[in-house]
Amino acid sequence: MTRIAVCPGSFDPITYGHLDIIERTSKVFDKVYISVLKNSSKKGLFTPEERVEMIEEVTSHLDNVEVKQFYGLLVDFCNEVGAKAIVRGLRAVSDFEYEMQLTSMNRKLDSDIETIYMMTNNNYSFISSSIVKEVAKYGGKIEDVVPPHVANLLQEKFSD
Ligand code: COD
Repeated sequence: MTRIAVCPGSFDPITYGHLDIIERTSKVFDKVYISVLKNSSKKGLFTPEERVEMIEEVTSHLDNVEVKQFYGLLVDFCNEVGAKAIVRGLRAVSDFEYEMQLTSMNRKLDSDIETIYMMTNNNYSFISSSIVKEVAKYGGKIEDVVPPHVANLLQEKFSD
């Protein structure tokens, strides 16, 4: 049986925190889909297409990882690609409440799909896409928190 997982998110933009969870997931599952949310309610700095491109670039060393956009419900995407597991990262207690709501709702929608949590790597526990954007906006150093390709794209966005 091929074990397939989905790592869903906004990834606006992808950080070393996200990448760490994706790399660890790719060691545990045969195939990993990174699903990039395209729902219109969450307008981001980068378009869904730009996010997919940058994730593909920074995960190109992972043979069993594929990046896809998704629109609608996460459980529908999981069923489309045959995934029985959703993998999420946990940074701190503050993540817990939202994650519990997400998992409970997804379980109500489809009880066959399990959500698995991976504890953040201590080196990356403080990183979030929002903080990275704020630091980049004001010209702060972001090389330690996002891959070089993403750092360049952030600098380009804020130099406009
Ligand atoms: N260390 C470890 N993990 C991290 C770090 C870090 N520094 N930073 C982020 N992560 C993890 C997050 O915990 C998450 O697991 C993943 O990386 C992605 O993070 P984000 O912030 O990009 O993703 P979110 O939280 O915006 O994703 C939300 C979803 C897209 C999953 C959600 O909105 C969704 O499923 N939407 C579709 C509609 C739906 O199905 N709704 C019903 C269920 S409520």
